[in-house]
Amino acid sequence: MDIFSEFINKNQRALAKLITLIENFDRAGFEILTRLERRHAENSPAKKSGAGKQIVVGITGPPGSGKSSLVDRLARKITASGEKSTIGIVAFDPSSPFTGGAILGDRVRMSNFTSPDLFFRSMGTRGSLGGMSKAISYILRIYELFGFDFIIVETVGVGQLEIDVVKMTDTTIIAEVPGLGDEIQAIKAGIFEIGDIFVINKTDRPGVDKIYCEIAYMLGLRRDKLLQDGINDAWQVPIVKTNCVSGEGIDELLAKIIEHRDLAHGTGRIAGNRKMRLCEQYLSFARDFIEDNVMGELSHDAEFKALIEKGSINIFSEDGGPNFKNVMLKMSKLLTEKIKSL
Ligand SMILES: Nc1nc2c(ncn2[C@@H]2O[C@H](COP(=O)(O)OP(=O)(O)OP(=O)(O)O)[C@@H](O)[C@H]2O)c(=O)[nH]1
Ligand SMILES: [Mg+2]
Repeated sequence: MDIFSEFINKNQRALAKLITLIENFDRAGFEILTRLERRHAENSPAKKSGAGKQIVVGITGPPGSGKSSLVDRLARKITASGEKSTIGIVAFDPSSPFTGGAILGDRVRMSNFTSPDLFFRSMGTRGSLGGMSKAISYILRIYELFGFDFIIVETVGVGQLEIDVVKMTDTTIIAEVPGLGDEIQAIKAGIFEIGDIFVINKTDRPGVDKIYCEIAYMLGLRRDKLLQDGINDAWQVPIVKTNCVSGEGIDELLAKIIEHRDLAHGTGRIAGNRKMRLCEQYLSFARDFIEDNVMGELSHDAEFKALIEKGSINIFSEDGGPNFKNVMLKMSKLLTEKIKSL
């Protein structure tokens, strides 16, 4: 299969194959991605940083809060609407490896529902955190290039990875549930500040009013703090109550996502996010290049070793001590040589 041409023809099998190549950090995948980027840049110069009204939505929250159920419900609504919108989903399975193995409920549920307008991908989180967030940033980019209208990523609460992923999205939904204890889980996870939409799911359970008041109170404090800093956010963060069993509240949730999308496109935030994501990928590539080509070689370098033996590098001082400059110059020499040989 010619993945490049099939991908352009919106063949989902080509999309799946490209993702697998990228997940495995296979060179062939990056070559295809580069060609796709080039084509994208040539074909849509005015929209280089993001097409139409695309949106990347992140959904996060404590384990079992109903994130997958919400995504499932949203996906049905989106594809059933008259607008013929398409949707690309990526979800993390907490423990299953990339290749599958014991796939959890997530995939089973989503696969009950297939449609040419919907693509679902599940990823394991066994890889290194850095590797995972890199892979996810590429997958989101591939989804953008494929042209999905809605791109949704479901994360699991694993600290840094969750924060990294949430940073990559345009709209962050935080799903809470009643009765988990006194503290709002997003505060515990350190992500309360970045929620654009709060969801209280499982409203068929007791304790809804209590958690609603807690979130509303915290959002009030958050807004006051922004105002003190002179920021008057045009977006009023909503709290949407949902029940995934009956489907209540899903219409309102989708309406809020669309409202946020329209506002974020209007303010240029989405275009800015796209640029930021591309910039991050570039920097990450550059970091890897330096790591592999300079840091790796440095430890075998006689001149470097001699500099170290001279001592006097002081990691506690701002300028690194008298010899630090020489070490950096040595590194920059190595880097220049590597760049010349590219
Ligand atoms: N009673 C009730 N159960 C729900 C609701 N939404 C989801 N559930 C159930 O809650 C359980 C967990 O739902 P998931 O959608 O898998 O939750 P999740 O947040 O994706 O879970 P992880 O990905 O494992 O963190 C499932 O058994 C769902 O059927 C709801 O509104 N009410
Ligand atoms: Mg899930």
